[in-house]
Amino acid sequence: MIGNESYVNCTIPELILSLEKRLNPKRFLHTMGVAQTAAFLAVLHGESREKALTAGLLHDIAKPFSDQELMDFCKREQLPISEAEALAPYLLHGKVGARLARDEFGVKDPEILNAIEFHTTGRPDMSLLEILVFIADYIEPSRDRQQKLNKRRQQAVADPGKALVKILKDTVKYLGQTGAPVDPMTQKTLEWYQAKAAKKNRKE
Ligand code: DGI
Ligand code: FE
Ligand code: FE
Repeated sequence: MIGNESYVNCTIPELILSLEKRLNPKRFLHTMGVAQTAAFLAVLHGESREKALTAGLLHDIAKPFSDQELMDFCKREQLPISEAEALAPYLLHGKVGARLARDEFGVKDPEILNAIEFHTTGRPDMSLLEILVFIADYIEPSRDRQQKLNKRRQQAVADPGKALVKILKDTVKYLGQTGAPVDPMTQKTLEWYQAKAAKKNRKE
């Protein structure tokens, strides 16, 4: 096992083996990249490396589910489906992933579960762990389509709060360009962190 603490009901190598079976090769590589990047950022910014690693490994565990499977899962488990999620059911893979992490992999830590649940939209007032997993999802080494990746990677190391605002802004802009509906949670998160940044700038 890596580290001293385990937040899952198996060893980390066992978890990785089961991810390799469940995810397609590209998603598996992405998942390893997020886990590695989240753990690296956690060490740099004083978060738990094991928690970041675990959340990174499990964040896209529900990605293989089809839209219909995600909707059915939520109904069966009585997980709420927002209007935005009904329009774009892939948004549910965070919420469903958190439930799978809890029920299949024995994750009890609420911060890890939140980092998995909110890794796509973010949410106002995230914990540092949630922020680092959110950023890691965007900048991990196998990502290549996102805008300004080098700059975002640099910011993730130097100033994760800044990286977060920029990533949220670019995501909302990208969604606007593609015509995809913006989840009110994504919009709310952007506004909350922009207001926080403005407050900080006024103080300086
Ligand atoms: O699961 P991943 O591909 O690793 O990454 P993700 O969970 O961040 O999902 C990425 C996609 O989600 C990307 O195409 C942008 C999209 N997304 C993020 N916020 C929203 C959104 N899509 C919609 N429709 N609405 C959002 O608010
Ligand atoms: Fe995802
Ligand atoms: Fe991801």
